[in-house]
Parts: sequence; structure tokens; C-alpha cells
Amino acid sequence: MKQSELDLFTTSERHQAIWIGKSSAVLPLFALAEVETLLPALRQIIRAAPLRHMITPGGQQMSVALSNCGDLGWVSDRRGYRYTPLDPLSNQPWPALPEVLLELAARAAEAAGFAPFTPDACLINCYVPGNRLSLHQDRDERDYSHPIVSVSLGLPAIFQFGGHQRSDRAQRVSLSHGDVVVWGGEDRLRFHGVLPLKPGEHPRLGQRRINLTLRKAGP
Ligand code: MD6
Ligand code: FE
Repeated sequence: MKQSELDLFTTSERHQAIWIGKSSAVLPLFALAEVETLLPALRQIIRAAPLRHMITPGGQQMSVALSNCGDLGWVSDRRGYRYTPLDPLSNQPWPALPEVLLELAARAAEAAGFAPFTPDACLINCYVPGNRLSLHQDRDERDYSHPIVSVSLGLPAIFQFGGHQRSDRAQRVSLSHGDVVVWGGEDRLRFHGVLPLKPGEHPRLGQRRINLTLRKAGP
């Protein structure tokens, strides 16, 4: 659905989506009502598949700590970036994607006008103050026709949303606890990143920001 068609709906029906691209919307506080269900589920996932600092193919350690849940998890090492069914730390399957997240992702994608979305991978990124994520494209998934749903928790961050060239000027989007971003379609391969996290203390998550990105990575 295009922005013009979504304008036919009332603001409450479209959850006051803020369009940051033709097929990209921020849904402010969309996840807030689910946070108290989400946090215990996340804690359990991280106990089974601890947050870790992966090595990029270039040999640098990522400042952001990450883990995954779902049938597939995103990993990086000297050999490259890819999705794997097993956690390389434990050689066990990644923890299951909790129902609350599946349901939230499906509702968010629908609110942004996408076709029914059934993610099979959730990347969990954990930032502490000073951590940043440099401009990148998400291109390790098999089929770019599926959107990505991103849930922000904890300390606020400034998200950079660029264009199709790394050198394109990036808009800055502020993302707070409970905000959800949905993007896909023609925006799916836009460069994006996160500016260094500012110090702070979040009442629920402390000195951290957690970002969950839900995707359909496999067939
Ligand atoms: C973050 N997010 O917000 C990093 N990628 O911490 C991403 O890299 C991202 O939010 C693809 C789609 C949505 C995202
Ligand atoms: Fe990304």
C-alpha cells in the first residue's frame, strides 16, 4: 500500500505512521504495550544464546554485541556475513522466536501496508554508550521483497537513513524506547546506520539500547 492510500485511513487506524521513505515508516511507541512481555522473553533468549562481539570479514571486532532468535541467525566472521540455523557458540539451534515478537512484527508490517509478514530471523543488537553502527545495507537475506521490522528498546538513538549510494546524504531519525520502524519495497536496500549512542540511563534497560530486527531471511 502506498502512502496516498494509507491517507484514506484515520490516524488511529494507521497508528500515526511517520513516513521516512516511500515504503518506510516509523510507528512511534508501537511496541510499548508489549515491552513487559518482551523483556522476560529476551532475557531467556540471551541466557541461551549470549550477546557476543562478532568479528567482521575485515578482522575488526564489532562494538555492538549481538545474538539472534528464530530459525536463522545472522552471523559474521572472517569468512563473511551469513545466516545460520545454529549458534556457532553452542552449535545448537538459535532460541525460538517468541510469539509476542512474531505477532508484533506481523501487526507492524500490516500497519505500514505490507503483505502478511512471517519472519524467520530476529537479530538482537545491544548498544552501550559510544557504540555505533556504520552505514550498511542489509543484503544477506534471500528475497528482498519482504520488509524488515525493527523494534527499539532502551536508550534513544539517532538512526541514519541514507540512499542507495553510500555517499547519499542520510536523514536522521530519532528512535526511542518502543518505537518500531518498518521498511521494504523500494527502500529495502537503502544504506543506514546508527550514530554513537549518547550516555544515559533508561528506567527499564539501564545504560543500553537494544534493537531487534525481524526479517524473512530464508526460503
Ligand atoms: C539499529 N538497525 O537500529 C540497527 N537494518 O540498531 C538496522 O541495521 C536495521 O533497524 C535494517 C532494517 C532496520 C534496521
Ligand atoms: Fe541494518
